[in-house]
Amino acid sequence: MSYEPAPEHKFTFGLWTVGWQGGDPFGDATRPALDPVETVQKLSELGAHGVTFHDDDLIPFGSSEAEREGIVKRFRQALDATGMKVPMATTNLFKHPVFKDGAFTANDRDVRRYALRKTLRNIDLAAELGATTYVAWGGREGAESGGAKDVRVALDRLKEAFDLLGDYVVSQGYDLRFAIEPKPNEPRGDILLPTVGHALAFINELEHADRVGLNPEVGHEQMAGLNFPHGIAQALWHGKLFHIDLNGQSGIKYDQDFRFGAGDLRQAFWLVDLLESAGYEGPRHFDFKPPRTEDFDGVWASAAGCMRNYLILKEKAAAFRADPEVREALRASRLDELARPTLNEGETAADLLADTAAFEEFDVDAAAGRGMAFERLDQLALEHLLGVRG
Ligand code: XLS
Ligand code: MN
Ligand code: MN
Repeated sequence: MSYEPAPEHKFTFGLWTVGWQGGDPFGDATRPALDPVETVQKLSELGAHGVTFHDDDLIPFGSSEAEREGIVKRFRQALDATGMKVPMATTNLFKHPVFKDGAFTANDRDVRRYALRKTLRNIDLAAELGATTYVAWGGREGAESGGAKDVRVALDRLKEAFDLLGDYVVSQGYDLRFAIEPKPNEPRGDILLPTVGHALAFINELEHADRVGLNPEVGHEQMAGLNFPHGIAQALWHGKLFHIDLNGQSGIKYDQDFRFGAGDLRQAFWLVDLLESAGYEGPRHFDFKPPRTEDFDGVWASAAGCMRNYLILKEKAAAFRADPEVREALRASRLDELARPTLNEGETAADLLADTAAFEEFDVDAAAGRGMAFERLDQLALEHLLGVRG
């Protein structure tokens, strides 16, 4: 297999990913800025399906109306010329100092109103460019100290914001859904909606809950020590995996944003296995940062590596699922039994209580003694991943 990325694989990249200049809290930028038009062309050559952006990635903060129009026109021409799509867009509500205490949950009411206006403006552009997903990462919605934020009240404000944005999208007739991106911390000490689970529960309280789902990021859940494929499985189970940010992370550290496949490779394998077997149809969006050690050759090598690693893992996962020994091992581990409902059809609690085989005659010790055969199964997976099988 060639592992050659093509538009049908739906690989997308944020303008801010390959465009990251390498500035961090300890050092200045190591690379010059990238022209979004060049990014579109280069990613298209590499086999990507599309690009995504924060408003300010495309249109520098503070641009005049005329500058804005010129930039959008040029960008659109590059999209048309390459066939690249914009499936998602989002708002930068974290860079400008005005957002130092958050955007939709800033204690300052005028900052909240400004944040909503900035978002509505970019939603119009997103819809105009054909995006169907609008990501909301609440990067600065949080606090460093306990008294600074009344979290319950802040959640009221966050709900207010999503309800308003939902009303707007419906009233405009846009085919656009929102995808909340959880993150536990960084840049705030603690961020609201820190994990997939918190965000799922929050969505239930929204007026337009059907229009709001998730954009989980590999590294963000792993920064909280969580199992990313498990979080994704639950998001899928709720019908809420609207989008996904793929990258790499090595454990509970700062947000490393490595290329996809770097970091926790085993979780990457199970993630691809899950996305492919669950029939996830959305974009495979890479939100990574080519390390600041790299020049532009390294940047494009890193972007190409994201896509190639996904395709390699896809092939490995398919080979794992097709391997007769794996199928046998899955049966030995009784995954087929897990798929059977615990109750018989129509069985009630009274029926279960009357079933002496389920309790009175159940041989607890024999059941406790049964091995689950998970180690053999996992070894098979590891060997597929290491390329010594299939
Ligand atoms: C930062 C986030 C950000 C979102 C989009 O950690 O990953 O890049 O994906 O605002
Ligand atoms: Mn990240
Ligand atoms: Mn992200």
